[in-house]
Amino acid sequence: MDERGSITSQWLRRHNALYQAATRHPFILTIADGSINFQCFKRWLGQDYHFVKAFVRFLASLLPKMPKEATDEEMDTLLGGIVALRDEIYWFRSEAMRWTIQLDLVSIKVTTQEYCEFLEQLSQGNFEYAIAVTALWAIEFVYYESFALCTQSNAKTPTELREACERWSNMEFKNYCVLLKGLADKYLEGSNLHVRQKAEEIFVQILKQEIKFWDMSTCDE
Ligand code: HMH
Repeated sequence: MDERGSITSQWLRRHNALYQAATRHPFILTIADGSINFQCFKRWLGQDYHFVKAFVRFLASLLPKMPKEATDEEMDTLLGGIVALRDEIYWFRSEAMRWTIQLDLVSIKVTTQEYCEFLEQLSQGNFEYAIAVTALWAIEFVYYESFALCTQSNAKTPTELREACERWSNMEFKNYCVLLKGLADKYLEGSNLHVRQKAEEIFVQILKQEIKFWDMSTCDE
């Protein structure tokens, strides 16, 4: 199946308004145009650290669901994702120090809590591998698309935030997202209609959660 006609590509077109809202959120646009209030960035940082810790568990929940027939490349992709998250967690901690944020004192906001609970649900055995891998792709892809706006040549991203933006917009991360999209499509194609519909619902919910997460991070202090 050519990439444009793939299931995930169809969904991106079908839910374009939500997808645009998730990947071109004012929070991101203010980073890209240099007008961001650093307080907002700090708020995002503290909440995203909590999110990423829940995300690790979710990613690990995919391993036992991976079908026996999965290719070596597929296993490498998931393991690579886990390794990347270890580095990401380290990065959050050192970045937090740089911004004098004490991560263990950051209280989790309702939006973060709800998103983490959603991930916990998705980690359960009743969500098929096809659904979980689609969710993983959607979660990573939103960040890639968003932060890629901040590293475009015409972006006015403040120097202090360049490294953060690079994390989710570099070539390697982009390739990881492409691989995940391929996996999602492969397993969705092999799924029955019921599973596909459930996966599409989850995809939409993720876009909504991502929008809420940016909303929460935006502040007017
Ligand atoms: C809220 N979505 C959120 N945080 C992240 N770190 C990612 C996606 C991607 O890693």
